[in-house]
Formats: sequence, structure tokens, C-alpha cells
Amino acid sequence: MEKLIITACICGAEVTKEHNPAVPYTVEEIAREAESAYRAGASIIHLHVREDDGTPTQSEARFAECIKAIQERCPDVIIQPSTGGAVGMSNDERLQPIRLLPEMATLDCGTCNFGGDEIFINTENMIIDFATRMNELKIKPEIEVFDKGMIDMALRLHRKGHIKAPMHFDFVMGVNGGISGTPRDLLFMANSIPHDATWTVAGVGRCEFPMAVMGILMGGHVRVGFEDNVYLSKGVLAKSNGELVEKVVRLAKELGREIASPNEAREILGLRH
Ligand code: KMH
Ligand code: ZN
Repeated sequence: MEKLIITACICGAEVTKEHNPAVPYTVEEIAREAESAYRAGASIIHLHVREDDGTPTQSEARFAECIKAIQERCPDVIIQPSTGGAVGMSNDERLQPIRLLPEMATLDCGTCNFGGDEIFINTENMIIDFATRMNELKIKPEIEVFDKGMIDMALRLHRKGHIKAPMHFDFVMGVNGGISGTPRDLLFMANSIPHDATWTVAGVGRCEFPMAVMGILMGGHVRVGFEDNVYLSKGVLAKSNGELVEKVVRLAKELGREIASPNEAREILGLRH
């Protein structure tokens, strides 16, 4: 089996220090959390950034500062900015970090309820526009899907030439409004993508580690981090993103799967380097 790529989603846009005091806001905190995940075995940092008070921002300047600080501590790590940002942000706002020419960025492939009155909007034309701009800049999209219909959307846009093969998917499972994080649904998702595609699974909340184990066993890849879950185990807050990554590394070892370095992850994903 291919080595396991671990992505750490260290910050997100919704989780706060009230959920877990270790959630990073400042540049220094974001760099600290990225380093803890990298040292534990993460090869990709899925990056959102915040103002110092915790407000989510897609500011190009703030991303530039955070990326610089992360690269000083984790020189070879793959940095994958979010183009999802936070619910309610405009398209232009969301797209700012791609101007920094990261190797990868997320491409959210459908609209989804996000709990309460929140709706994370990604219309077909928005997805085409985001994909086109990422193609022009040679940025590999991580195709984020919160439901099976979003895979179908991505495949349709691939057939129309907007998304290139080999495609890389992130199945985000367990969002309040998306597909649930169950083994049955993960099998359904993984069996719905092309054979030459790669995938990672991000289980939200209590689904994080069950989905990680499934991903390890099935030959997929795994995302963990505060964006998706702040607990190391039931009722026990993780002290850092590194602790969450360490747990995946332990599970992978037990199950006989080796961990990919950042350059091995680049090979697996066909990234430019
Ligand atoms: N914060 C969510 C509304 C992404 O990073 O591309 C969107 C999100 C997806 O996190
Ligand atoms: Zn995200």
C-alpha cells in the first residue's frame, strides 16, 4: 500500500479558544501548531488564518505572514491554503491566498448546510471560476466534498475540462448538513471516484479517529486537526494538533502503514516541485 499522507487542519475558521485554548490565532500560534503537526508526521498543513482576536480572514498579507513563519519552522511541508474561508465571505475574499502560488489549495465542490442558519455556498459557476484560476496558476486542487453529490459535480466539471486528472479528493464527513461519518458512507464515497484519483478523509468531531482508521485500512489518506475535532479522546482536549497527528501515526503503525514525508506526498499527489 502507498505510504500514508497526513494532513493537519490546524486552525479552521469556526473553532475557537473556547472550544480548546490551544486553537491558534496569532502568526506565532499558527506556526507553533503547524510545527507540532509536522514534527509528529503531517506532510500537509491545511491552512486557515485569523486576526489576532480570532476573527477568520482570507487576507493575502496575513496568509503570507503565516506561510513564511510556517516555512521557517517546517521547511519542506506542503502548505494548502483554504479557498473556503468562513461562511459568508465573498468569492474574491476567499480566493486571495492563491495569489501566493501555493502548491495546493482547496476547491469546495458544492453548497452545504453548516448547522443552524449557516450555509456554505459554492455554486457551479463559482466552482468553475475557482478551478479555472487554480489551473491558470498551476495549483493542484484538493477537491473538498461534504456529500456524494459533490463528487458527481467534480466529475462533471472534470469531463468538461475544468478540473484536471489525477484528481485528489478530501471527503469531509460528519458536518451537520453533509454526509455522515460512517464506514458505510466512506465506502460509498471512495467507490465513487475514478481509479486514478487519490483521496483523504476528514472525519468531523467524534468521527475523526474512526474515519482515520478506515482511511488507513482502505489505502486512502487522513486529515486530522482542530478544524475538524479538538479532542484526543472522549472528554480529553488535545494539547496540540501534534497530539492528534501522533495518534494517527500510532494507529498507522499498528495497522502496518508507513507515513509519507512531504516529498513522498508530493510524488503521490503529482505536485510540482
Ligand atoms: N470553513 C468552512 C466554511 C475549505 O477549507 O476549503 C469551509 C472550509 C472548506 O473549511
Ligand atoms: Zn478548511
